[in-house]
Amino acid sequence: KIEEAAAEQVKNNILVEDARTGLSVDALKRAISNNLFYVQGKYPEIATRNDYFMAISYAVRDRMLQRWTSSVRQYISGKNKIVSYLSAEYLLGPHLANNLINLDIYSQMEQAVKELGFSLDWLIDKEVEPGLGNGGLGRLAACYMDSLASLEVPAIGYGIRYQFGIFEQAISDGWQVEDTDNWLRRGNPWEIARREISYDVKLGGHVQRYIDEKGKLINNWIPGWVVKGVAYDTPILGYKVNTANTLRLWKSEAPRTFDFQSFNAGEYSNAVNQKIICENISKVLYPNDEQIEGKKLRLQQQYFFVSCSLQDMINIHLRSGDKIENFYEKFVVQLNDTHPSIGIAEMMRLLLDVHRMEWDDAWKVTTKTFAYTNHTLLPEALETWDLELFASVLPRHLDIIYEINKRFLVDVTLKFFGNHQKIDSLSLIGEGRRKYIKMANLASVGSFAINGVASLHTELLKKTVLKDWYEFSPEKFSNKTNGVTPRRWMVLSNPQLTKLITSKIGDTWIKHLEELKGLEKYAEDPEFQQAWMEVKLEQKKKLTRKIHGTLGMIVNPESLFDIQVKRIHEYKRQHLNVLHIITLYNRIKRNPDIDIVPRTFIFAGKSAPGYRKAKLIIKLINAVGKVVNNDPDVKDRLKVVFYPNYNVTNAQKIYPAADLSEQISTAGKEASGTGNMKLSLNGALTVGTLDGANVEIRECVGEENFFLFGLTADEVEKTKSEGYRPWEYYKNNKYLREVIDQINDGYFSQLDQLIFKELTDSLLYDDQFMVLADYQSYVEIQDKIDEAFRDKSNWARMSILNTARMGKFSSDRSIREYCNEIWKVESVPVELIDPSKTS
Ligand code: T68
Repeated sequence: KIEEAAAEQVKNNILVEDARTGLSVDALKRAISNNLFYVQGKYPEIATRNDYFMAISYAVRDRMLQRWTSSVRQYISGKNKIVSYLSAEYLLGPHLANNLINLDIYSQMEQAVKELGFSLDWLIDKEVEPGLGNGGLGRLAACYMDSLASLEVPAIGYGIRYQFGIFEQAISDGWQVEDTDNWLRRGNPWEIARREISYDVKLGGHVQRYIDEKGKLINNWIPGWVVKGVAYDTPILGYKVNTANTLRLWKSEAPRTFDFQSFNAGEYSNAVNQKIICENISKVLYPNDEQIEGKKLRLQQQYFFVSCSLQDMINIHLRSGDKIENFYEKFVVQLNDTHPSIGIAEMMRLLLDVHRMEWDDAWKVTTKTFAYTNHTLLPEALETWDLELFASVLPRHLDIIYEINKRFLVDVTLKFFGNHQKIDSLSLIGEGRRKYIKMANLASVGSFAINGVASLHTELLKKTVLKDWYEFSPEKFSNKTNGVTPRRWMVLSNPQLTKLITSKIGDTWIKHLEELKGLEKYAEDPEFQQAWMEVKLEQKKKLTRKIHGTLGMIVNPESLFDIQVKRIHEYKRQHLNVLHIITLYNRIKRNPDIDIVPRTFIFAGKSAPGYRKAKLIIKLINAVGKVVNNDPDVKDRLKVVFYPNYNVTNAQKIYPAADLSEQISTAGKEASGTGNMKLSLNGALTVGTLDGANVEIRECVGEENFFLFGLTADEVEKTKSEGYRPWEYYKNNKYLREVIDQINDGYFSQLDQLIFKELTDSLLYDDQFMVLADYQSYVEIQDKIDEAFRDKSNWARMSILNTARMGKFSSDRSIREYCNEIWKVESVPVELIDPSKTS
């Protein structure tokens, strides 16, 4: 009897697993219904759309868990080197559809949901994306996590679990208004809170020094307060592989002991205050890109997540039975910009003060562990910390940085004897009116590798902001051109084009993007061209409906979709695009019957809330749109759309619909760009300057398939050094003059002549970003684009060739380069654990 019962149970167990792991349409349906009942506690009649979203998401997560636990088990066994990606931002985008694709169960799930009476799209659209990043840098981290898993590379992404991500943008009367992003309010089915994985992080206070009984100098950091970091893990599944890596985000909390001490002493409000102060650290993402914000809380955020992460890595390493001296053989730590570079001083502190290593040994471990990626050349984006502020948060780290600097400057002096300019520039400490710490220098001295994110950017790094570092240690430098994941940015967002491509060259291009080359031979094929343009039109129609639904605006899907979507910034020059729109408008006003290619200009992007000129650019776009869109002379030939709240979800809907991709930053300012890659991959032609990765995109797609304009980075510098006078360009170009005068005279602002003055004054009298210098060249290339668009077959050919030649820009290629040339890590295929045999 007992044996029979046991046998019955085994049978049941298998059934239970089937409901959790089964991939058939029936198994999926059962799983969704079960989750609705047992997880959400609902039955169909009263279930909300969110209940269904949660039920389906848990069904998907269950199917990832075997891969996830198996990956973790293999990695912590101690045999494999692990990549640790440290990033203050991850702009992941919604998980559901991506996980369905990577699990390869999209069509089964579509069917299962349909049989339950819903559409999968309807549930997918319900997901609130985790907007834990500002822009390109955060999105790059997300693409890299996808590629690491898809290439079966052991990796952990570490970051912050912001309770509020990037603000939600609304447009009111043409102005940006911000609303908080409460992304967690309906629950997050993708994360698992690991309450048992937590670390204490000290902050503030002072350092006590004494000599211990063995005669050793002890630095005892007595903190002002302590916060606890709790791990929240999200699985990052690779594409059609067993690997599921971990994204571990830290949430800050009050340590229990602290809370209780005050509480027991009757200081209730004190205990509550302490809780609030601690939770503040991971409360909100700073919404500035390309601009540093020297706020204490931001330094606390950076230190908080880096300290938790390093303690976690050391813990994993030691638990595998290895010695601390070999840490760098177990982990390689990539710094995503300087935001986590305090990790270098923290690593030293942990090795010296906690693990009692000697300085030279600790420094050896540290400098064999870290590698640093730079993402910007803009001086205002290079991080520095006021020394006094720094000391008030991290007194022990200040000592350590001084010591690193002292030893380093000895080497510098040996190499550049008597060259004070070099010593000043390489020093970790800057001396102005106030002293400050240069984080790029800390990152550079403590890392064994330094890389830029596009070929031009790396060259400029070596010539400008890191020039002296390049002279001091040229062997550290290399280029790693950015890439994007074809899973999210093609398979998921453009299934129709995916299908068309696959019908010609099979589907292995999804993992080996260079295989898109196989499309070249169809570029001239009229039938393929037609099918290609039909897909494009279908995507444009979809976006047209979306625009109508969101803004109530009607746009013509047959018009040229001219798209500029990215953060709003003067260097990205959305206002140059606006000057062109007004130029076209004026041509129509002068000659209403002019034969002009109908265009829909689509803008989207957020401005940092405190960046006045960027906010003014948004207002200008909307103001011009209001006039142009409603002028009967225009006869709907020009439409200006500002699509609100640009994020990953919206980007996925916009890229596939683009005919033209605007990549018009001032040469030398955009480190790489990644939107440029996603747009060209989806068959858009690029109008662009020789900036960032545009240079390499143009090389790949062919210069005849790329619309180049504007000054080069060298010419920009030359023009500036010779004394650039934007006013002269204004004076000498009557069309430009007309456009600027109209803005100034209030043509687009109901005769309000003050509103745009800050913007036009800066163009006329300063124009740091050479908008006026590039205006004529931009208008001329746009005229060529009009001509090209009239020849439908040739446009189709160029569009196909763009896609066919974008293979290089897969993040799989980027990650392979990091693995081989910097991290020295290899793929580790994951062996699955049988969940029925784990107890
Ligand atoms: C971007 N940087 C670069 N920074 O602008 C872009 N900065 O050219 C490049 O393609 C991309 O990084 C990836 O390499 C950013 O996105 C930020 O978002 C940022 C955030 C905080 C502080 C400074």
